[in-house]
Amino acid sequence: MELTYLNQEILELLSERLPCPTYKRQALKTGIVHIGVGGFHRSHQAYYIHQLLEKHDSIAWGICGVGLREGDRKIKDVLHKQDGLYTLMVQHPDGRVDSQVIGAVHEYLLAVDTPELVVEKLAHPDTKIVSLTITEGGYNFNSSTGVFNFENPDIQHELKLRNQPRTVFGFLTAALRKRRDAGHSAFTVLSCDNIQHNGAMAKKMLLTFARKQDPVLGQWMEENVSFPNTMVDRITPVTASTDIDYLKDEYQLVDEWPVVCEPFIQWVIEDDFVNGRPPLEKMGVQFVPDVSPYEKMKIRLLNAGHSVLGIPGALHGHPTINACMEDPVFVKFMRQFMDEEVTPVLGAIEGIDLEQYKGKLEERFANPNIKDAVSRICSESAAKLPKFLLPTLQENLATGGSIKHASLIFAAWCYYSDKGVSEDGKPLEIMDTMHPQLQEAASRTTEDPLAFLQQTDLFGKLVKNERLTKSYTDFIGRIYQGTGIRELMAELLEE
Ligand code: CS2
Repeated sequence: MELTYLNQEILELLSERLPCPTYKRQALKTGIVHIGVGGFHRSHQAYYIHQLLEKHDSIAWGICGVGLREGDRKIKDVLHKQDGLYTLMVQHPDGRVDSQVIGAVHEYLLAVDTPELVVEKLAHPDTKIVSLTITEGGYNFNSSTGVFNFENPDIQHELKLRNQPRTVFGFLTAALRKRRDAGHSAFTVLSCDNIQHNGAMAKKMLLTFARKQDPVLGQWMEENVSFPNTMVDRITPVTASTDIDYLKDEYQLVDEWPVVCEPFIQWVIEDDFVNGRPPLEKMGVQFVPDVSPYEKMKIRLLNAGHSVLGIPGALHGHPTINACMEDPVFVKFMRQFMDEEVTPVLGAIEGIDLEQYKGKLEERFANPNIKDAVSRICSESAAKLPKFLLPTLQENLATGGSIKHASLIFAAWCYYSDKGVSEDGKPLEIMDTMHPQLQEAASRTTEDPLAFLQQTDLFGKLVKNERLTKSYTDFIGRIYQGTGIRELMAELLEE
């Protein structure tokens, strides 16, 4: 059979081979503008909206994707070529793959090309929600102080030239100014990043910026925009060329950028929308008055659990999270970290059986068909670890709880940043905006074992805590003397 290129025109033909959107995509209005369309947005929020459009008459809730960076050009090109369509491939542990074409993203704008169109779209009265996956690092604050970074040259530029936005803060503020001046309602800002209190964080950062740029507008925004907190969850590895080949072989379909994900999906949202919202509860989304316990549980167990496997995994030479889960030392180490260091600081969470939750995480991480590369997990660790792991360590320091797993991970991260190769001699694929700083600090470890911990922008005053520095330097000593990370993990399990 001839190969079919994914686009709107071939949907009818293609629907004989795999499920395709049946709703009228041409009739969709943009109710949601989403900033930061990556794999995760496409496997999670866009999937929920797609389901809603399939099952209910909800044409008001189409999604316009927006990319803010030059690096988003590839997704723009692919989505434009494919009319916003892409295939979602759900990988079950038994090898089954459920593929379907998702149609919820019906427009895409690249801000570096057409900034004025982005502002217009955000300011359009049909736009009711602006959702964000701009990553943990995208909120522009100092990790240890939490203070907004006004030194960022793009922010400086936006403070001077209001009509030339570059960052998410500049764009949202410019659009909200237009909405206010035109007498339209504001929109809801829906953060979908893995940050505890992500809505409150988005609010604090956006309002800090807006007040500085235009105090009167800042006040209007405070009164008119809402920022619900959310907990989002679906493991979505980086798409591999084998995934693209699979669709060609199986369905004779050419999709240049499909998305692969696990079967599990969860979204918990605080029901605080200033300008309406889609009835996502019909799709299984949970609306709750307070999302804090859920987000804390997810970030401290799942996201931190990932890093607790990923950093030593990369050093030891395990390529993926599921490979780590085939190694009994890694499995036990992670579970012990969850049981002894995280569970005590989480306390009881109403309606949640934590034992069951942790068991389910082990199952999800072990899914052999997800093949989530440790390089993805370790990417941007400088933005992730202060959010995922550090708070647990700090709370245990305060209560006298166990800190050994976390201190070993920080020592391993130092060695990882310093050496740049795995223990089996292969170069590590390190993707971290802060890598030059991390490597510089780590490279001084042999002269000063605490050099890495002295990065106050990441660790605050942690280096002053003697219990931590003792545990950390013991591990540093052993690692730098050549003891393998897996051996250290195994020893720790014996204690
Ligand atoms: C991962 C997350 O980036 C990471 O380190 O832990 O991307 C994780 O897969 C998602 O949050 C799952 O919901």
